[in-house]
Amino acid sequence: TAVGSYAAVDLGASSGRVMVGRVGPDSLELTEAHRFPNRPVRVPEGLRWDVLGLYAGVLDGLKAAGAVDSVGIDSWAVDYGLLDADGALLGNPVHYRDSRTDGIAGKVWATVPAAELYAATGLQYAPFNTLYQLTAARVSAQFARAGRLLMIPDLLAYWLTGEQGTELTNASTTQLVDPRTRDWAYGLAERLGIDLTLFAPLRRPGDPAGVLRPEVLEETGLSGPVPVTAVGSHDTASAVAAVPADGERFAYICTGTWSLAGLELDAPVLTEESRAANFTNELGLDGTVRYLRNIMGLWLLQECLRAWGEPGLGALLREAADVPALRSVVDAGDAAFLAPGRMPERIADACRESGQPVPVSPAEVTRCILDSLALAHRKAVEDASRLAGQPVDVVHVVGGGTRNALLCQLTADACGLPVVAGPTEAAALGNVLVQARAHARVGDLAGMRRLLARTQPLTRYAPRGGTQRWRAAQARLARG
Ligand code: LFR
Repeated sequence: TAVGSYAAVDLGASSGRVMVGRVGPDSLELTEAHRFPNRPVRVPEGLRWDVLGLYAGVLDGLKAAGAVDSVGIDSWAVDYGLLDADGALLGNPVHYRDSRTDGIAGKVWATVPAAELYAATGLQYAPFNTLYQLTAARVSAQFARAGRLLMIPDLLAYWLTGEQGTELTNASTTQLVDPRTRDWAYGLAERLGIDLTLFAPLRRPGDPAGVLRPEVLEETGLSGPVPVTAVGSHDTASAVAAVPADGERFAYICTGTWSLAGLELDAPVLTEESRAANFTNELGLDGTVRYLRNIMGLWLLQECLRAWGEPGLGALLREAADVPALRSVVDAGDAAFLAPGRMPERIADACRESGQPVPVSPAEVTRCILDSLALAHRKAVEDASRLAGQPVDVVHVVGGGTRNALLCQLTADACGLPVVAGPTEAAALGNVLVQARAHARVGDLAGMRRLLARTQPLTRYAPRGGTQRWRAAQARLARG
């Protein structure tokens, strides 16, 4: 038939889903087969992912999806599972918000200074980069028994197929990959005493990644062979692939638990200035570089909602729209907001410490968060454009945050640029399209994007003026 059908497993920080994409010459439809919660669990050792629960959700999802031409998996980055010599998982993967990496970076920098690390890997400093996690893990009894490390999507693919690999876009978040060669940073790993044979061989988006094992077919009721295809297994790589841009002068913001804001480039920017601005050079599809900054994103709001006992979001956003703009802002790029807990208080503290009015009601706190995110979006787009020397005419917002009209409008206002919002399920769509391309249903990256622009509902937000006020708020933050 002219239409291919692909299952996209897309795991986010708070939920997982299995989506089915149907791709024809001029059509692209996505439906949800199954959605399941992803609930981090705190045990005495720390914060862990329930990866068996996630795998069970994937199996349920594949069963619900029914017959497909291929399966692809993407998830959040940096985290991994360790396997012993028999290939059995050694314990629950550690959550990247776990505190085990507190104070670890200094140890790494004593061997390889931060500037050299950036020049070699192009990765922004984040305490959770796999390199720091590994440095923290190395002293553990578990690590001593480990013979293999698989990133989360690769671990699930291994359980589905029995085959091991390390997908490149996600490998680029380990801080052990050289973004120029798109291969391991061998010299760096050696200096840091990290044995790269822990990792399975690299594979690229579009590469075959095995077929579903007979037991998996039986459990899901599917009939084989069902191939698994490597996609941009880092969810942000899949999401950027699904930005429906038609020119080159665009910035993107992948919104969800995080806001990942930046540009798509042909080559990494490894300058000292770029490091100081905390921009990362992660790898994207077809040799592209995702030059972006991590911004705390809707995590700030999610954590507040949790603290407030999960009030309805709709009413809260309507009230927040009526709160005066830009009364107080916090630095939404600050890693101080990384850990869970007490979020309304932490935001209030940040406002107080920078001499701004302290937001009190949930609507005020919500407004403060959205203004702060829009401001951080503005700064990231502006800085990326300057540091990469690439002008920007339009900002594409994709991911869960596209449902938040206030955030999209404020982002347009802050950037002083038109915002095109959508698709919401960008990561799943990017996942589907890379599979479709591997099976010759769609052309190159530009062709994928044209198909998205033609088929997906997009909402446009024009900037309402007043960029001066955003610039002033930025200056206030810089002084604070
Ligand atoms: C978004 C994301 C970001 C990454 C963070 C942690 O879901 O993948 O790109 O920095 O999660 O893995």
